Amino acid sequence: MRLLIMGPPGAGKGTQAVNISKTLNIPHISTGDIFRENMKNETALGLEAKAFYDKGMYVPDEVTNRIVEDRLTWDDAKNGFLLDGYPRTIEQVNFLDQILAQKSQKIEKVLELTIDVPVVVARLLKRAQEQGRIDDTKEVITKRLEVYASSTAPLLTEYKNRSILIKVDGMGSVSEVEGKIKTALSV
Ligand code: B4P
Repeated sequence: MRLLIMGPPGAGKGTQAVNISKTLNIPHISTGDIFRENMKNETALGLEAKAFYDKGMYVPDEVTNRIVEDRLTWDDAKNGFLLDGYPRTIEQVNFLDQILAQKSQKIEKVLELTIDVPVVVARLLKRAQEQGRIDDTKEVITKRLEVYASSTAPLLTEYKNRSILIKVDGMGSVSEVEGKIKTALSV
């Protein structure tokens, strides 16, 4: 299955994607994880991404698109994948459509995790205490939510119009949300 998981920062995309990808036996591809790994190792990509990431801004499309294009050529993604945190802009949607069309493929389902803003802010501030992620300060969280609302939330309409959008309530415990996703995907 070729699947996307979308939702605001802190909705639990990464948390849920780990389990869904295991259940479906497809790779979990998170652009956020790829950036963090590169920042940790201080690669050229990591240094480029950091300037945007730590302000709560999106990394430029040409950088992010290149990474995804390369990652989707790996053997493990031949029969499906779960993309987490990508696409986030209309340019990324169009780019993804193009690279999949070249292989006569398309996205089959898009999971949207819905959640209230105060809940995501609380989750991200808790993660800040536990993990010290540089983009989990109150100021940067506010910026990330604004960027999500203006650049990413409108993409959901595009997938709704394609009749592939599945909304799942992201409130509740990790296992409760996992149960709701499995029901929604019938897996
Ligand atoms: P991401 O890594 O995608 O980060 P996120 O939106 O914060 O995470 P997510 O929704 O996955 O939340 P999580 O499960 O971790 O992006 C970070 C940055 O990378 C972006 O701001 C941008 O700069 C850059 N970037 C990434 N992709 C890009 C793209 N395509 N284009 C441009 N730039 C891009 O959950 C959050 C917390 O909540 C965790 O601590 C978790 O333990 C907790 N949690 C999860 N589910 C819970 C539950 N049910 N109950 C209680 N707590 C829960």
